[in-house]
Amino acid sequence: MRGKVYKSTGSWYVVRTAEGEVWNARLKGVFKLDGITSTNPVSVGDVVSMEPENPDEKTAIITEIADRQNYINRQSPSHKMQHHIVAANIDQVLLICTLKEPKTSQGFIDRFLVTSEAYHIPAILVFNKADLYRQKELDKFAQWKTMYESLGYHVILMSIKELTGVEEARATLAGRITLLSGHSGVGKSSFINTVFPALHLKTHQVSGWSGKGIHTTTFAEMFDLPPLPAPPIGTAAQPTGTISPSTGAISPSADGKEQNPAPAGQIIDTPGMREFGIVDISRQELSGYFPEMRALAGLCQFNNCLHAEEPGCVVKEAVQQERIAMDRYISYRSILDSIEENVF
Ligand SMILES: Nc1nc2c(ncn2[C@@H]2O[C@H](COP(=O)(O)OP(=O)(O)OP(=O)(O)O)[C@@H](O)[C@H]2O)c(=O)[nH]1
Ligand SMILES: [Mg+2]
Ligand SMILES: [Zn+2]
Repeated sequence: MRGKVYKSTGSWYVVRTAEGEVWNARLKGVFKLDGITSTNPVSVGDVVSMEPENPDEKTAIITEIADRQNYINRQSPSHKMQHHIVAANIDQVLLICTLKEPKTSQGFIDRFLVTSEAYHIPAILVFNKADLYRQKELDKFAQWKTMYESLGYHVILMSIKELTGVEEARATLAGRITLLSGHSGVGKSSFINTVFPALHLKTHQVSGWSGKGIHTTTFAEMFDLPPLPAPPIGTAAQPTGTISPSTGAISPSADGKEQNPAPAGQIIDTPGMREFGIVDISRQELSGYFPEMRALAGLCQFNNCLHAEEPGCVVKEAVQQERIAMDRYISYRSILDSIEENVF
């Protein structure tokens, strides 16, 4: 049996098969994946093989984890050397940020973007709670929008409360597997509830985000988005009974009885994170994950230039000439300093 992991609660995994059956599966023995030491060997989005353990209770043992197309990793908050896989086989990440209640820092955003660049996963920045922004925050947003869009990122202003920007954000989800990320209280679960009200996800119920963790999301979980409208007549049908290589979505087997609608996409809700560690990135490769610095690769006087104190550095020159935003350079230097040397 093969299926896709929709939820991981530590030792149990909720797995859905191609036929739409839901099994509670667990691991037996020790799993080593590509030599990665991970605190969670199986993550949401993984495609797994399993053997039924108790078919009546729909419990199963996971026997194999299919190779991952990609995954988003972060450092375990408690053990710096352990990684935590947030989700696997995703098409894009939607980072929900806020300029108020709570405030997302540029450092956090840039760390996140570096990770998404390193894993070749497109990132979209959604600034939520626009209804709370005053002129100061609106100016900051306008500045960041210009800056991040010039780097190639899609930036959206949204208010779930006032339902502005929600359509624009929702439109980015179609047909893709999207990981939602961001600090606790920025509105990740609220966003899913608004896009797909039938799910009734629990959100912070207290006055604003400060109500300490009530109904905070504690485990990552994937949800199927509502089906898309039928494709126009004349478009080629998708092959059935397969796992789509591009989306990883499992299409139901064709038995001639049921239609096989195009996958509408999936969305993964995650618990809020306080910080985003940079893992598996060396100091030397870091600037390659800043698009504006990547464009200048190889032009510095020294070919191993870290764009820090070296002479003849075109990156620093670009910062002085304001072709690279000073704030982005500050993020770069701060991440550079946080990567320990000789680890890799
Ligand atoms: N003013 C305002 N409040 C919002 C908006 N969107 C969400 N909220 C509120 O923000 C609080 C937190 O929302 P959640 O959706 O639970 O946040 P979350 O990102 O899922 O949080 P975690 O699960 O802890 O990571 C709730 O009280 C929401 O009602 C918005 O656009 N404007
Ligand atoms: Mg939540
Ligand atoms: Zn340089």
